Amino acid sequence: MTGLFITLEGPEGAGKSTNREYLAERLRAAGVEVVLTREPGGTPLAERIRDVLLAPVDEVMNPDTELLLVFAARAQHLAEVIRPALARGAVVLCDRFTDSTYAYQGGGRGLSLERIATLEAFVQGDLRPDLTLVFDLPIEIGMARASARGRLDRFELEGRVFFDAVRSAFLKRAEADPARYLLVDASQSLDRVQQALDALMPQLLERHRG
Ligand code: T5A
Repeated sequence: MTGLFITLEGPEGAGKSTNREYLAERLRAAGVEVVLTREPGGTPLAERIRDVLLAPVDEVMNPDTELLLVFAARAQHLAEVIRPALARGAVVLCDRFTDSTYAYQGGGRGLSLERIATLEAFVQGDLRPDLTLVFDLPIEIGMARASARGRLDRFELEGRVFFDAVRSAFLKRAEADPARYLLVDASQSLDRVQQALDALMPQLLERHRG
């Protein structure tokens, strides 16, 4: 058994959390230990950093502050949850990870990708997800799904230009490395999306068995 690190990525309201639960159920039914987690967050301290990142406040957050907070939360999450789980052979299903940093802080905020890569190497060393599912859909569909939940967080208050840049950044990363990324058409019905995930199960179990 080897640990398997799977991340779920994509714009707001793409169905990452819903499908993370679905995949976890399927993997557990096959007898696999699954650790479900999310970013920013995943530990009590990292969840406190998440609150700082997501709460709308009057003071504009400097983009560098945002970037450093995201990686501060990630350092804690890796040390306390992700690395220990992978070391004992679990499958880690993580709702967002560093691809979101490239998409939101890189694409959305326009921060240098080199600077993000430097922090990625500092915080993660060589650790990268084994598989990244990118749930892709038109921005207006995702925002309509996310808005139906009620109050918007600090990122969800951004405008169309920001989210177009976020979506493009995800697509560009997925296209550049088809061995690691799998693009999922998240505009389809939930049933169709979950059929696509079902089709992935044999491969996941095989990779987990090592
Ligand atoms: N962030 C994060 C950064 O800026 N940098 C970083 O490095 C990281 C890690 C986190 C925010 O932080 C930013 C990005 C984010 O803005 P979040 O709450 O984790 O915020 O992320 P959101 O994308 O905002 O989470 P959402 O809950 O909005 O989106 P999900 O998880 O993609 O969607 P989900 O599963 O909750 O579904 C939303 C609704 O749609 C329905 C569901 O039932 C639910 O009601 N739905 C569907 N309906 C129809 N058809 C389908 N196929 C559906 N799939 C789901």
